[in-house]
Amino acid sequence: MNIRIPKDWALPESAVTAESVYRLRNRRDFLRSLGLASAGLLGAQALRGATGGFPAKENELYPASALKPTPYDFITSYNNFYEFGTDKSAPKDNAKGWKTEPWTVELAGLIRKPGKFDVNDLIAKVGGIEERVYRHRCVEAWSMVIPWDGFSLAKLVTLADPLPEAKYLKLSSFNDPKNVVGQRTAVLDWPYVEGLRLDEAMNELAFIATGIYGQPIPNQNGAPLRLVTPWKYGFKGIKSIVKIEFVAQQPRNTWYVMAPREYGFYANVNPNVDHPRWSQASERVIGGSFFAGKQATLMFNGYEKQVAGLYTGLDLGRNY
Ligand SMILES: Nc1nc2c(c(=O)[nH]1)N[C@H]1C(S)=C(S)[C@@H](COP(=O)(O)O)O[C@H]1N2
Ligand SMILES: [Mo]
Repeated sequence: MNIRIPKDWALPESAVTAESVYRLRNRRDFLRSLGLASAGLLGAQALRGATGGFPAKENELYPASALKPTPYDFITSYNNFYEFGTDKSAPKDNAKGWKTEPWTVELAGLIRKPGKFDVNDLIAKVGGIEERVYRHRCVEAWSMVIPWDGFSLAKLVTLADPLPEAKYLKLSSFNDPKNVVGQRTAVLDWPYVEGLRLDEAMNELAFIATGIYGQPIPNQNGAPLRLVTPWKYGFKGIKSIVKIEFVAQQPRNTWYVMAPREYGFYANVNPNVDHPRWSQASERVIGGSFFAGKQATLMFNGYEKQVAGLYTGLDLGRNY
């Protein structure tokens, strides 16, 4: 995860602003606004739209009125998804046409209700989806605001019914080198793995996203379902999950394995703890005006009220 200064101002400007897209609740108008009027273009996404519970109801605790969402084009064309290449612009092209329907998620390990679930059945089992607008802060010191659709991770944990010995979640992405170009290189250990403490997973903020801007989540953003933990650096937000295992020991997450001195298990956003190679005190706002420059990074990415209690007594400098 080397830091370059990407020319994000050179990205194609969206024909529509975040604001105007956000207000378009009608599916056909929305698609037309994105130039996706032909349902065929959407493929699996369109299919999932029929079953994935859209449109979702806004969660009033995390409304669009509180944070200005980044335009759709930036969220879906400036991505970290190393399975599909290491350039920010690569996943959008390389993940096009990759099959994410049907999709099965396995719940396993120290739980009373293990099983394999079709993603659409899972969405129905947890009671459908809602919409939340969250900050997104990458460890590389850039940020966005993303209107996610999905469900709280706590609902999935409740469904799994963990045994008392379960202390952590170990989440895994797919392994599909035949169809996924980046997995034919050893740029990371595949499959991508992440972890959370069980109490972090039960926190109200922890979210499983299945959509963005009221539409099924595009492949490059982690279709058909990915983790969102907005108080943590973006790399915790594992994409295209196939397995969630409940375990007793802290899992070794992919970026920790790659560079243990640079990327830890906790990865809580913290302006006071610098990355060994750069400051974390401020962040570049993607899709903002070129002249707007940087903004200050907030403790726990602005979610201190919801999560600070999880870390009392923990040395956040050592547990980075
Ligand atoms: N499977 C997988 N998940 C992943 C990554 C990845 O390379 N592979 N990159 C992570 C990083 S570093 C970030 S910042 C976010 C980016 O999510 P976005 O592209 O939807 O903004 O996804 C995270 N999840
Ligand atoms: Mo990231």
